[in-house]
Parts: sequence; structure tokens; C-alpha cells
Amino acid sequence: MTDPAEPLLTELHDLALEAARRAGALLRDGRPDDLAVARTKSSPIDVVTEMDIAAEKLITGFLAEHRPQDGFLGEEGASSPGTSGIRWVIDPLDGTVNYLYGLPTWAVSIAAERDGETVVGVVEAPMRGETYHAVLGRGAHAGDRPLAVRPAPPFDQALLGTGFGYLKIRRERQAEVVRQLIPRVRDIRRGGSAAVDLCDVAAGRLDAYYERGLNPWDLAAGALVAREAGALTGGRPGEPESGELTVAASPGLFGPLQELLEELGAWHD
Ligand code: 2AM
Ligand code: CA
Repeated sequence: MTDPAEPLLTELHDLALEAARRAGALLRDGRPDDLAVARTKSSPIDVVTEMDIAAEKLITGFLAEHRPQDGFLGEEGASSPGTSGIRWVIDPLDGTVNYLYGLPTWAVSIAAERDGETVVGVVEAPMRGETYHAVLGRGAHAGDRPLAVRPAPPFDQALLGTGFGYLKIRRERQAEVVRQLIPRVRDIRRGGSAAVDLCDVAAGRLDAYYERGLNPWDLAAGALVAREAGALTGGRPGEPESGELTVAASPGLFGPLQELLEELGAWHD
């Protein structure tokens, strides 16, 4: 059992907050104003990729300086097992397309796992001016404000977040699932950042969220924030969240949503 008062968790939490704050500032302040329309020597996509890589380097450099024995798993390639039992799971820029277009919903996502279990999660969303963070057993917060999921509405009144992958075949299937869901719920939102979607469930801004095709770095931090705010998280019925399917919802919605997604085949292409 994890002791929530453990000093190690406080250390990891403080480091994750500081690394995310620095990377968030780098991405916010370093984004050219004309990024989406830039016709400079490098394409806008190259600029985003460069920012992404610079943010990951900043994060891994900062964390490795303070915790040289820890492992890493990062979207931009950071991968090392470490020897301490702690592994950092990092998405330096989640919501890349929003960042490219100048939409505000993008975030830096940093989680710390101990022996494979997420114990700390930080999602820094600079253009929202919010930092969502959680420590296992200590609850979830946005800044100092405690987060709590919304009480579950009747299913047909639920506001669901979701997202679509980049592959055509997967997107077609995902659109088909949405086509069948739309008439059964209040509405659907497609925010563009899985990490922020999970934090929006935590904050009661969405009733539920589901998506197929996420990577560990998209979901690790946000899923802990959601759970610590009272959400249930998982994948297909009886399974943990994974690349196959990630579901997060307030407890009254979670089971029915999981069952419906199973029936609709939301977990396969
Ligand atoms: P990204 O912005 O870092 O690419 C969008 O629906 C959400 O899913 C975003 O969090 C996006 O992360 C992630 N995502 C979708 N498809 C992905 C893919 N093929 N590879 C990596 N991340 C993906
Ligand atoms: Ca991502």
C-alpha cells in the first residue's frame, strides 16, 4: 500500500510540477505568433516538432539532474529503464494540432510511476492558466482548488469527450462509433488533448471521456488526476485503460458507457 504522506511522493510531485511549469512556459513563450501561417525556411510542422523535442529535453534534463537513477518514457523518444523503480512518463506537448493552430487546448503531461503504478500526475495547460495535479491517495487539484467529478446524469444527458486517431481506417471506425453515440447522449466534445480531456472529467467539465489509440504518455498523468477526483478509469470491461481503449467517467456513468462502447466495438479498428 502506498502511504500518501510518504516524502518520496512529495518530492516527485514537486519535481513534476516544476518541470511541467518550465516546459509549459517554453512552449507558450517560444511559439511564433504566425506559426499556423508561417512560410519561413522550416514548415510549421517542423517548428512544432522542434518545440516538442526542446520541451522533452528540458523535462528529462531537469528530472535527471535531480533523480539520476529514474527511468523515462517519452513521446519524443526518451526511453530508459532506470534503477530506482521510478519511471517518468512524459508527453511534452499533448494536443499538437491545437498548438499548431493556436487553439488553447494543449498541455504538458508528466507522470511518475513506481513499480508500474502511477503515483504522481501533472497536466500543465498554459493557455488555460491551469495546472491539474494529483498524488496517489491525496486527491486531485487545479492549482490549490480540489477537483471532483460531476455527479452522474442520466445517460442520455451525459456530455462525452472523445478524440480521433491519425490513421484513416481508425478514424472511419471512430466516426461510426460517434454516429451511434450522438443520438444517445447530450452531446460530444472533441478537445484535441487526451490529457486535458481526462482533467476535464476530473473537474466536472465533462461527464465522461473515451478514446481508442492513446499511448501511455497521453493518458498516465490525466488518468491519475481523474481517479483522484473520483472518476473510474479503465479500458474494455474488466480491463485497465490502454491503447486499445481508455474510458474515464463519474462512477454512475462508467459501467453503462463501458458496456455501450463494448457493444459498439469502440476498441477495434
Ligand atoms: P498528440 O497531440 O500528442 O498527438 C487527440 O485525439 C489525442 O490523442 C491527443 O492527445 C493526441 O496526442 C493523441 N493521439 C491520437 N492519435 C495519436 C497517435 N497516432 N499517436 C500519438 N498520439 C495520438
Ligand atoms: Ca500526446
